[in-house]
Amino acid sequence: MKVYLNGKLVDKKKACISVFDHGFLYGDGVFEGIRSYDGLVFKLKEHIDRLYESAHSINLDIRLTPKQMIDAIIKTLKANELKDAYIRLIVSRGQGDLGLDPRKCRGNETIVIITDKIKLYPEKLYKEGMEIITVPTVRNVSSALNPQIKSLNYLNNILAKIEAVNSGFQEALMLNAQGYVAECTGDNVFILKNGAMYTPPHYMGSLKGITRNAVIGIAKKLKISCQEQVLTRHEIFVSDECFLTGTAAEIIPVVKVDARAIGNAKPGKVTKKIMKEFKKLTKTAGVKYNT
Ligand code: PXG
Repeated sequence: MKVYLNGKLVDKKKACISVFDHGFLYGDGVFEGIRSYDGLVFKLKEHIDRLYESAHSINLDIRLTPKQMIDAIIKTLKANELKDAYIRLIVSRGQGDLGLDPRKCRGNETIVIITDKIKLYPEKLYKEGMEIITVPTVRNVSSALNPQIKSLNYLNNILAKIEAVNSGFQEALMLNAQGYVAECTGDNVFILKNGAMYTPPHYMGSLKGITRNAVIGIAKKLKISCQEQVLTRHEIFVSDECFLTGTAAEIIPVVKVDARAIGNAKPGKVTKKIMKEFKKLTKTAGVKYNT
């Protein structure tokens, strides 16, 4: 496997960074998780825009232009001869000293692109649906660390994931500090009630997910009403259908939340329709490359 590291494609074993890198020392940096489907990088422009917005928000200058970044991603995919891939794009503050001050790292930012085979959740979960729980760790407060920043500091989500896994679940529902539904550890959440779709507004503490946005577009196309609405756990419990969206998980049905059955505890009809449309979208909405 070849890894892109600061302009060079190096062998996986030689893809090393300094222990003084502030990404390692402090989680100071940003990232994106992207996917390609049959030689098409899904919603690449949207991911690149979000990466540069995350970087701008933390005052991190990326020395590559967005166009150069796209070229670097495609070069890495081609070098690894991957048509269906998970792409991890990381920009850390770079090498500094042991102090917090990011000025010591100026101009040193570390740019890494890892492309690998995708590891899907087991097919069974997509067919039968997933069971999730709400965990005690609340989603970061926007005024402290805004969830729109896809920062290298993912401890908030990791703590929630640990709580889910310790209880035997793969994904966790996270509430915000006010007790309203925010999102899951690596996915956005949607419900259906009486034929209409709802997802929490991003200011409730969720990432503006690119899959979420794609699903909102699909709902529009299918003429299904889809609104951003403040949700409580109660609304989730009494929903007819529920599903999660994310680059890694794509669209995954949820059939039980905190031991409450959602609908008839089977993946819903509308959810299945959205999953089908999403699959179609992955064949068209992206940047093409030839391996
Ligand atoms: N919320 C959070 C907190 C995320 O990290 C999503 C929602 C979904 O957004 P997209 O744009 O992907 O539709 C994410 C992103 C993983 C993994 O390995 C998943 C994400 C990020 C990092 C790792 O499962 N999902």
